[in-house]
Amino acid sequence: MPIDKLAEQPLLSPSTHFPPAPWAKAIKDQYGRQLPQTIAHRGYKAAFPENTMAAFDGAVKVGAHALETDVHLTKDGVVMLSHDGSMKRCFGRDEKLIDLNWDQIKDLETVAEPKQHMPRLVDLLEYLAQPGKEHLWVLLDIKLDNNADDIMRLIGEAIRSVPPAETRAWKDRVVLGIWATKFLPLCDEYLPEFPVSHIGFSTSYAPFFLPVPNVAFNMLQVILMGPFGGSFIRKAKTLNREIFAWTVNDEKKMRWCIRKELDEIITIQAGQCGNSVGSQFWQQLCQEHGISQDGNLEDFATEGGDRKDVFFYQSDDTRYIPRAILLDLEPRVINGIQTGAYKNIYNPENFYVHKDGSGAGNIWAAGYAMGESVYEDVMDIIDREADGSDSLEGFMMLHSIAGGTGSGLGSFLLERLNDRFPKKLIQTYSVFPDTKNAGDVVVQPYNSLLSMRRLTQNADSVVVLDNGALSRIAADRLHVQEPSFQQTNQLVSTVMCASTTTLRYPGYMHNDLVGIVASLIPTPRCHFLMTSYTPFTSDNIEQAKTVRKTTVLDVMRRLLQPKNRMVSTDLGRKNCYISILNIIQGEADPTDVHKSLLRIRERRLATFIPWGPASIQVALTRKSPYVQSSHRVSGLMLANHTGIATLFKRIMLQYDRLRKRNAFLEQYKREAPFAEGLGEFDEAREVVQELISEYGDAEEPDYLTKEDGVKAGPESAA
Ligand SMILES: Nc1nc2c(ncn2[C@@H]2O[C@H](COP(=O)(O)OP(=O)(O)OP(=O)(O)O)[C@@H](O)[C@H]2O)c(=O)[nH]1
Ligand SMILES: [Mg+2]
Repeated sequence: MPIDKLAEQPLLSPSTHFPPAPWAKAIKDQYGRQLPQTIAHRGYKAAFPENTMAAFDGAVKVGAHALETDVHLTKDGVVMLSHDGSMKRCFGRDEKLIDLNWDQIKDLETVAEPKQHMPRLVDLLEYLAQPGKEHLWVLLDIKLDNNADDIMRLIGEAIRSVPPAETRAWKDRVVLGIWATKFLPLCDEYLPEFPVSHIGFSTSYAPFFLPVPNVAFNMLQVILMGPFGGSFIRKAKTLNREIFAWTVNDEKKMRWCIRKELDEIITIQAGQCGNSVGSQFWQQLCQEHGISQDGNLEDFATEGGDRKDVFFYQSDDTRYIPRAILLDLEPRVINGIQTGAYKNIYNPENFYVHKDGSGAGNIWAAGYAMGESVYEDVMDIIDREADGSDSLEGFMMLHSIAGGTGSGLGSFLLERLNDRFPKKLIQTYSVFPDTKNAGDVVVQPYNSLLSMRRLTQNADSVVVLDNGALSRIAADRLHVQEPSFQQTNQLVSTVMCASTTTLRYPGYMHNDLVGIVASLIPTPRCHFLMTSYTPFTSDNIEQAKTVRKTTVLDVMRRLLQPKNRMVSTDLGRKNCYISILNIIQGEADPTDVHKSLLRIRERRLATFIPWGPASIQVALTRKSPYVQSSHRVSGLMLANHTGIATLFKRIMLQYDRLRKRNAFLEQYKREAPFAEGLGEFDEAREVVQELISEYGDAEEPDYLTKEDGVKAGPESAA
């Protein structure tokens, strides 16, 4: 339903007063920490009848704190509990509830076992009035498809007809959940003393309820996690409003709500690219934290205040050891690390090189198939690392998607990690091949597309780094014509280090991975991030050491310039930002940041999605005191931009060309995933196609409300 249709202004008399509902607050544990509250509720697309007395009783028996149920009217004005307005799904009858009388409904049984009748609101209230059930409360989800006046009047009558429990009045245990403001005066008229909560999925509509004292909010959590969710939560909190977030039993997201301390990250690097990038990353992390090449803290590293434990643990002899796992199917790159300057920092047990040592030969299918045979050994290492951390937040994977190992074995591991650690966050730093110039691997479109499917389905967040853009930036900014991998990897590791500064030098925001992911990724599928960084300096890249005065405004403006993006996109007119997080390091004055943001807005330097307010989030962090830098400030932009889909389109186009000619398929057909045919390719293509469409949808104003979008309209929302 369009927002403007919902937004009829209510006519409230000045004396209207909705009471607060302190009893609906989340319960605290013995240490005063908030626990997630379980409100029994039908799952979205639930195939089975919910809203039956057996379902309610079942939820209560397993410890639900509250019940959520949907109300509808019969033709003769009985308030029924049913999610659907139609009898079809649960009772197999092609009629609408509103066209039937209670007499015609009361004996019907659900299609599914156990056969149940449709309960009335009074049945539920009688159940709740029983001794021993006084602790439970109810949220009534009052759907929009009944006459508003009728349903509110009849709910009032139903509630008054059931004697309450001795110790708790109905007004202290029933919350009226309404979708539209026009219900407010009706709540006031028919159920005066009852608390009210707005149920919704739009932070643009919800603010209409903010002026009404005590109205609480029930919002789809991904929306609250979105870029404009933060400002809505702040506003609501300032006004002392309760906010309930629906998560549909998604534990990662529940954790976001209760913000437990969870922050250790295990890094898995696979294949040549993953390990080369990783070794630079660890070297830079060591330098930033004052850790020497043998893992000991340098004498000068006395400043403290940093969080080394996010990426390192301390061994018995107090050396710092990276939480890193290094995997490859051939020995060359890992041998290089084992003989390099930082060879002693790694845990020797965390290297895994396949004993055949011949690599996956740039064939995704070979890397993926090899996954099965290395699985046990590799999982042993991962499990040991996970068991050894006190509060593991998630995994970071470093790899390229164009070769065989990082892409194929990487894909395999993403799937398995998801199964084995369903509650942990998975972020990848994925190096995409140069899609604009002839690549070094002819089958890279096959490998990329097959990997893209896993990045879409099995990762929570993907930082996309594109070799085409990296070479271009090295050429333009650093004046290196044919940059070596070592040089481009320095760009990559700089980005990785900058994107983790808020974790390593924590402030009050963005100090865990979930927080960063939450602030950038409002809807789960659009989780591919672009980066820009400025200015680049490097000890190895002399030419880049130009001395200029950098101001916060310079940095913020440069971050928005397409030429600084580490992804090559062909931006169209409709492409826009879904969210931006700028991490500004160094001597940045908050008032400069504020001025810069105003300037950027005035000049319209960034276009945002039409379904949310445009806002650039900024995190100010320290710079490492141990690394010299010729710049006062530097900045990293992490951006969720719909234009990233143009990169995916290019990969798909190149894939289609190869596939049309059935080029180079033999080596794939030989491997297990293709033993039964080439279905694996078609499935991957479909996933990528859907992803591209999703980004297209995200450019439209009705993205969140459209029926086949996130599928959360007032009628269809669960
Ligand atoms: N930026 C960057 N890209 C790299 C590096 N090494 C390889 N690549 C790119 O990664 C792709 C090839 O993947 P590799 O990582 O070499 O392959 P692999 O994962 O080791 O797999 P196999 O060698 O086939 O078993 C190509 O697109 C390369 O351009 C690197 O160190 N840095
Ligand atoms: Mg290799």
